[in-house]
Amino acid sequence: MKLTFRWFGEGYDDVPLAYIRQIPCVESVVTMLMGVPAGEVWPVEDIERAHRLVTDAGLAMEVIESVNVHEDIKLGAPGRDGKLEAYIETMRRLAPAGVKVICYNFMPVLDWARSHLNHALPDGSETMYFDDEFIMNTTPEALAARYREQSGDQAVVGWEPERLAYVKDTIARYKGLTQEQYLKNARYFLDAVIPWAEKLDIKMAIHPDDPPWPIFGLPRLINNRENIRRFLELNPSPYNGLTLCTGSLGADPQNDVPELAAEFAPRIHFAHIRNLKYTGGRNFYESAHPTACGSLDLFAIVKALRGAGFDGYVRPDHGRMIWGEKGRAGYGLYDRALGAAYLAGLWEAVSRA
Ligand code: DNO
Repeated sequence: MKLTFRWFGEGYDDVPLAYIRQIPCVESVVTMLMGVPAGEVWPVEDIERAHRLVTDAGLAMEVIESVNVHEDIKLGAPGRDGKLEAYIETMRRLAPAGVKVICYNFMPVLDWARSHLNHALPDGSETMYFDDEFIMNTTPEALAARYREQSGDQAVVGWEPERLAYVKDTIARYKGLTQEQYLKNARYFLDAVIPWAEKLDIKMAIHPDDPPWPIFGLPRLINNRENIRRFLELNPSPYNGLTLCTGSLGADPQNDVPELAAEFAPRIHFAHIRNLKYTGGRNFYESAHPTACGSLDLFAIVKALRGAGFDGYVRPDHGRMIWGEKGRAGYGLYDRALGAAYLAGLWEAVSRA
């Protein structure tokens, strides 16, 4: 396992690289160019600058999360070929910087969703909460306004203003898109990108849908075993792989995450390992990482990965806000660092048993 830590890049992250360097066993960061909208080519100078900052701090930059996919590609709209060329050009520019894995998602319009960013837990920490009824009865615009209020205007990743500017129109464009067509659009993307991934030796790792059921009437692609299988079969190259996000898939108790880890291990290039606690219905909060704190069996997940020969990149995922920290929802330093130390411990335990 190669333990990594997400860092949003210069000017976008309050956590100094020097602090990340001090987390036991973390040797690299997962980063991106936050300022470049989907569909545009990443500037070489900015890639090089990010690489220099990271390596000067004694860390490696081998995983990018995310190179976002433009809606025209997901929708199979006429502009998609140009957007695909831009995507591939970005890949060509990332390869010489030593990038080995690109995490991306094919979620329509929006990235993940929660109803609460700062839900208070009995121990005084704050965490993100998903209240299904609330989400089912709200709109993306109302949710974005709520995030602004709850985060004190801190940017929420995946809910960038440029996405929201056209959210209503984009959602409308998805009306009538069948599951079959959506899969075809995914295949078109893979057919264009995977040959380049092979040439450049960059593994593509699609992120599951979060939550793994439809919201805002939008389709789902990567939300259970059958759909993951179908997606991976669209292009059988090992470069067409998966990010195993335990919290995204695990939000649906029907998904047996250790089983998914074991089955898909050869195609898992990156793992986001975190826990969550079911609170009834489809509601849950994001708990601290250890098994004892949530509903997922993190020991079983790590054991399954290791047992199936996984040796890829792993990162702790969303953390709670603890010890008075204020920061980007899910991405403070302290609780994620505890998560990293816990994952390093689990890995040692399953490796030496
Ligand atoms: C949220 C993240 C997602 C993830 C993207 C990957 O915290 O896990 O925003 O980065 O879906 O493309």
